[in-house]
Amino acid sequence: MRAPVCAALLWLLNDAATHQFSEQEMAAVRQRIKSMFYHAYNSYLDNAFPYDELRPLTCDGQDTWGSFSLTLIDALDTLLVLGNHTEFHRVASLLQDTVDFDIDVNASVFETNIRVVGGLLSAHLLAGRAGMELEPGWPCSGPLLRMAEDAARKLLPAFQTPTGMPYGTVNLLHGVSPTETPVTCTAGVGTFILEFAMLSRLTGDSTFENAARRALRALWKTRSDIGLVGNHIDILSKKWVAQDAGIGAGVDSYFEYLVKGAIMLQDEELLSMFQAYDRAIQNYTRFDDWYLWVQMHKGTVSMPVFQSLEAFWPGLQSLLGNLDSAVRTFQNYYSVWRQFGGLPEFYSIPQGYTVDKREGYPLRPELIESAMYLFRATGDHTYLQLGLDALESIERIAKTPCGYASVKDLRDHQLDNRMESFFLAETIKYLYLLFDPTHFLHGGGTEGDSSWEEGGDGGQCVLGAGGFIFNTEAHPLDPAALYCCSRHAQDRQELRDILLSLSQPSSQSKPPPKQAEDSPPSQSDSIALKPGEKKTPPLLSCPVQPFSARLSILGQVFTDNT
Ligand code: DMJ
Repeated sequence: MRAPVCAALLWLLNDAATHQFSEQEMAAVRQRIKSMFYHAYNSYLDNAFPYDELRPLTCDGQDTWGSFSLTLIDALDTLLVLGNHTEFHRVASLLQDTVDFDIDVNASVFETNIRVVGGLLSAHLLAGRAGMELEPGWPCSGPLLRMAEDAARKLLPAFQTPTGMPYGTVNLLHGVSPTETPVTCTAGVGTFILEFAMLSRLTGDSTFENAARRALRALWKTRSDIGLVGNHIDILSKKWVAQDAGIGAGVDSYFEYLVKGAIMLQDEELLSMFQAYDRAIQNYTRFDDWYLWVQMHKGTVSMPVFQSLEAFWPGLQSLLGNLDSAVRTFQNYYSVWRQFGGLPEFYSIPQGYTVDKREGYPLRPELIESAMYLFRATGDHTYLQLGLDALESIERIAKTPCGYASVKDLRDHQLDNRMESFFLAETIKYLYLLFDPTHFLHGGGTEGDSSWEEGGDGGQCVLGAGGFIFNTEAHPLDPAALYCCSRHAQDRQELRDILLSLSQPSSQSKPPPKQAEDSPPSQSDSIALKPGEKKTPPLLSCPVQPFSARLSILGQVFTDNT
């Protein structure tokens, strides 16, 4: 293979001459990133809102993943990241007034979760820092939390399957269509634990976390004898329909959520699942620090391609402490970026060129995301150079009078009439955070705006002091919030037990039956607040943030030899 050798040489040459960015230069780049954001954001508001997305060539809007002003929900926490509290407040209220999830729309369970539920949850958790007026008991209650819960509840019917693995699409009003295909991609089964666990812990309704865990465990049981999973599975028969195993499209965020779920929830089960997969991935799919696609049962190469979605992997490796490997893989991917001024969707590794019909770059964030983690871990300014390259190439190739357009073909810079919401949610956010190493979202608590906040009843719950976990749509979640409302859940359970015992004659009162391992979770056991309901302040205050929540500081959590 030619490409890896070239990549290593280029990297060495480049490394010798790496430009060191001064604070002044970084501040100037941050301003350019802000201008990029507002060019796209204002154009969305002026020309596309309330549609889901801006069409940057025709300068109008379209619904894509639902009909819920997706770009605005997805961009909400980026406003705070850029320091625009006023607009954050305005949009948070606007969304409460205008978005309705009670609609007859078929929506992707995966996309709605990562973009809508994730975006609202993150904004809810950051609302205090944005200076919004908070309900008593926040973060265990609040309007954005209720919206997130509302959206997530619409997804639950998809999980009511004999295996617990969800359908890929659900109608937000009517549930799963009887004609819905039972074939779901792997990421579509295993990318819920961050949002659903956070939601459960904040609302006290365990239904969400149970559904996500049940799906994860079911998926785990379907791995092949050599420890790999394929790309698409029939969630009813548990048969693998597409048997290509790799780390890119259709699978990517499943692995991401095992790692981030393990970190956020301090969950060894998730970590050991990932470690077992990682052994198989390293064994069968890794060649010269590239990751290929192989047949999940035999381990034979089925597609020697790199996909742009795979570029999240070095960042994930850095979270696990596998820095050497992360850096080498990043070098390979960055060499592709330099060849084309962007990452083509597919890149043939043996040919060192794009793959037919997959030459586009829809302004994805993954390489920039990895650069952010690797800069944080190494301090190497090469990652800033990638950031600047990315900024300049997006400005040069994708900017239109009305926003930024997906690049249809990186060879001739033809554009598509689409600006995906992840451009504002992820690409720009990671770019900004790359150039702002003391931003509070990096955690650490020693530099920059590292102040923490009090939350929960009695103000005894410490938030924002121990680092954040980004969901796969770059929505930051504060692990400390998981511990704020546990007391509420206990209160609710006690209240429920009292009410139950009062409503039943003593001879009939017995504990509720334990849910069978494979039976669908109930949707009706929530006593969380509904919109408009008033909350009585509970008697007990929540515990302070445990030390373990601080483990996510700086992103480097586990070391090579753990
Ligand atoms: C985003 O919606 C998420 O990052 C997802 O995990 C993968 N695809 C896009 C960005 O490329």
